[in-house]
Amino acid sequence: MEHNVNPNMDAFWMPFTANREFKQSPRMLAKANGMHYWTPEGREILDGTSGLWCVNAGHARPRIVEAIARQVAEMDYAPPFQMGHPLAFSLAERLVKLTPEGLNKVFFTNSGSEAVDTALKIAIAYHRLRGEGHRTRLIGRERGYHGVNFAGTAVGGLGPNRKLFGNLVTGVDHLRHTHDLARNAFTKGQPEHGAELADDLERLVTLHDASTIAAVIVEPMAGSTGVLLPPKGYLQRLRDICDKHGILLIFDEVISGFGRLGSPFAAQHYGVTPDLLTAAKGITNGVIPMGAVFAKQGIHDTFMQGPPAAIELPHGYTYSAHPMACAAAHGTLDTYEEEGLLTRGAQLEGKFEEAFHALKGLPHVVDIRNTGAVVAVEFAPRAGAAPGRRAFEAFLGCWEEGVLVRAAGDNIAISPPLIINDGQIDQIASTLAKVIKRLD
Ligand code: PXG
Repeated sequence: MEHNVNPNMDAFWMPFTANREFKQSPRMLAKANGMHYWTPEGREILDGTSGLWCVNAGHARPRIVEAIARQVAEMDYAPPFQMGHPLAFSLAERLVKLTPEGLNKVFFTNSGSEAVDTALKIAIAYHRLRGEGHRTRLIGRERGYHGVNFAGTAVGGLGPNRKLFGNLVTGVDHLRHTHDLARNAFTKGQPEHGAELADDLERLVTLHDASTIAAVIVEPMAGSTGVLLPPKGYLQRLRDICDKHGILLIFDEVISGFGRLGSPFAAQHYGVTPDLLTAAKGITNGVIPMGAVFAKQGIHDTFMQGPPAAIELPHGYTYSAHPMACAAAHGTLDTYEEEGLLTRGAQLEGKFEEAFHALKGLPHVVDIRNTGAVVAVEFAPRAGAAPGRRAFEAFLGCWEEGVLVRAAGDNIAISPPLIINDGQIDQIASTLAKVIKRLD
């Protein structure tokens, strides 16, 4: 099929996009390789966002391209219910070697949103199977992002993503978020202040009673909202309170998984192990959609007690463990292993810190935060303008200058592929600095 480089844009209703503004002045991508995209006109764009937090090994990596090409010719699709294919089992085996100790079962989905809704259903069903069917309440956190399906939207904590959709799932509540500019601005790594914010869970236990609460879900590092790192001691405190009250702790690692923080998962980086862990994005380097829920043995085994012929978990997707996704994931893990990418973020951290904290003092900049291979630069909102406008203009300015960054509320988030070199880190930082100086 011939591709028209100037298609009619009318029919496509674009996701999370200002459709009318975009169609007036489109930003189009047509090609990708390594650290770069190219526009249809051939303009080179440095990828400062790993696509959308997913292309952790960079673009067009040969191992992944070859694995997919081989698989599509060998077996394009296989039904996942009451049937199996070897790649799914070998992938599961490989993945649970990377996950935190004890999370040794994996359920496959096709996206982060599906992984989140799956994990929440597993949590509720787990309690019911143990005779605690009254534990149905789900606790999220303000400013959290857990995808866009019904339960994920309900536990999510970004107001604009929720307000159009009514009550969605009932019996949901939220912890306070951990962002505290007054005490923690310009922190390198984890903020000093805020462990006590985990005690907010005790408040919700007092309000609702522990016997009604199934699970707490948080991003160990909140990504979409603009890179909020957990205050020192916060995650451990959340873990302790969950244990005290029999509440499951779910880490949503859709962004923080697969090397972003310098460890395979944030759980290892912070030394706190959840009961369930959701992942997606970097699992296949973003090349073929895939998500996953990792579960502790004990949670899995709770489902394995009925008659052996019964389906233990009536849940799954037509494309769970899709052969193409499994092939892509194998090629991705090969690449991560051969190039040491799952720990490279730790080596990159110092360079990121030096390059981006140098932006302190530029106009409108109220905070800079970093860990591993991720940075956020926060702007004061412009008086009288819609929130996030300044950050969006910074994003547009960087795009014009050939660097892709992400606007997240009043923040610019930077999360490039883990193959980035020092010169490219400097290019992102100096481009952003130049653009910030032009902002009003
Ligand atoms: N959980 C987390 C923590 C995420 O970051 C999802 C779930 C949903 O994944 P899917 O694959 O269903 O999109 C995400 C997705 C951004 C941005 O700009 C982040 C995401 C998606 C779109 C934009 O930061 N994360």
